[in-house]
Amino acid sequence: MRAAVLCLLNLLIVTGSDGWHEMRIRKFKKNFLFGAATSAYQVEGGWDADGKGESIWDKYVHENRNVVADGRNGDVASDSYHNWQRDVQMLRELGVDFYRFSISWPRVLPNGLSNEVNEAGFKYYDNLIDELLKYEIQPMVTLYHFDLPQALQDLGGWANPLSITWFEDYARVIFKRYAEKVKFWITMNQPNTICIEGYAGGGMAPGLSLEEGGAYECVKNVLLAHAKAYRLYEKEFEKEHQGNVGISIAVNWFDALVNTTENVEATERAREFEFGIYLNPIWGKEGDFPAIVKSIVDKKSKEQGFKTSRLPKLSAAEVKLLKGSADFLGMNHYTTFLVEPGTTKYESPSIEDDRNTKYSQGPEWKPGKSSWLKSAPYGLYKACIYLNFNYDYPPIIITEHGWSTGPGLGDQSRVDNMRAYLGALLLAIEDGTDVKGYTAWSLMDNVEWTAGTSERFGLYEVDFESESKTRTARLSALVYKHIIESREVEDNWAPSSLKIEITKNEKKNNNYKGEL
Ligand code: GBH
Repeated sequence: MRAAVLCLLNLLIVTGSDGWHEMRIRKFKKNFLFGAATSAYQVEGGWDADGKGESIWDKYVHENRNVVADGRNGDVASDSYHNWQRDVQMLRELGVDFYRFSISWPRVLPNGLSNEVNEAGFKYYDNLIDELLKYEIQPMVTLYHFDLPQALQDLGGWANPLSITWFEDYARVIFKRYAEKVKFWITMNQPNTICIEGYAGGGMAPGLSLEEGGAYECVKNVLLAHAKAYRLYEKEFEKEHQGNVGISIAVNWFDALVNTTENVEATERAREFEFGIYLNPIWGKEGDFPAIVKSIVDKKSKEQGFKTSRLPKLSAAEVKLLKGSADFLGMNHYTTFLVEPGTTKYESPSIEDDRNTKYSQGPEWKPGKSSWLKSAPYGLYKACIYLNFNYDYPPIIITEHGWSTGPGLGDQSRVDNMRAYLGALLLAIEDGTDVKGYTAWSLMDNVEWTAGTSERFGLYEVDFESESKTRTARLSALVYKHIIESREVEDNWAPSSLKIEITKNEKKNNNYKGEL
């Protein structure tokens, strides 16, 4: 009860109700971790360099020449394959504690399977990781960020239950090589994007529409692959290396458009289909897919004439494997949606038909450059409280939050957005949310999937026209650096120039031993 009253007070602050003046200064604790993120396909380039295999994104953009908005795909991207020293220099300028990046599976295992290892590809990650450690920046490694080896897609990709073993074998190769040096692991980035946007008509690679079951089969396999990798680390690496293994899930916030019974019910469906389906098997009391998701898809499948549900079952052993299979929840949070019943896609069977929700966003919320991105910081606060109450205060690392603009260094809108969301995060922490760290998406401009470089998420601007893909700090980089130093979100602070330098006596959590 007390907790609930405190929450209400902070909700008042976060929604900015007029006349409420809070004098208290909130600070991030000294051991709170700040970082920045990228992903392999989005920054590396070198798409076929030194024996790298083809990924599903390589094939997708090469075969569908118009699929990338401005035509700039990941072939060269920000060329981090050659610019890794400059990338680490930027991280030092910012003064972050960690760098979240992903390993390109086909760069190190060109055909996806563990029989053929590409040493030349590994060399890139060896260099990057050693350079980070040299400056006491912790590597946070994502094993899978959307770029499946095409050779495995040819065998059905994540819709094939064998993918669980392919991933476990891949994870073993990576853990063996880097467990000594890497203490933060993320198995999967956003199963929702992998399976729903990738396998159910969402326009992400491999660009499939397997509404009759393939997309749900993907959800099951991706979750089980994650759990197998977690258990592998737990069994063979944890004792010696003391690292943390988590999974990143898109937990945007979903609120009822107006408070009618129909809308509230639709909102519950939105939450369970959008993130409960991934959270509940790992953090739910009983585990398994959420009851609402099971009953809706089971019932609809029957009506649609299927003999078995389009949502595959998890066996008792699988439920057990998944339950508790994460040391932290990687929360990717960008925006909020307002929910009412209905669908824009009247096909049946389809996942949209199962979910039966229509989304909009507040007309007064500031728009980012991406069509789906509006600023609603109260949503981060509410999402945190929802996670606490429904999943019993899970340890959280915000593994992505960010804002898109056009090109240009004076990104005041990114600064405003970051300050507002970090302010909301401080309130969520005050109200009991166990947040260990925050990751800005993104360290630099990169290939925003099918949006190409038409939407920029970087703290650093990348000049994609230049040969060397020159990086330049934006205003937001300086503001983020100041927040990390001061541990405080100050609305009125401004740098005297856009010059950013490595702060002398870089002092990090440098005796970091892997404890969360
Ligand atoms: C994250 O996901 C990703 O992990 C990261 O790679 C990405 O760069 C970042 O966010 C910013 O988008 O245009 O309406 O069809 C976000 C997943 C996938 C959400 C593409 C928006 C397109 C929606 N994004 N999706 S729409």
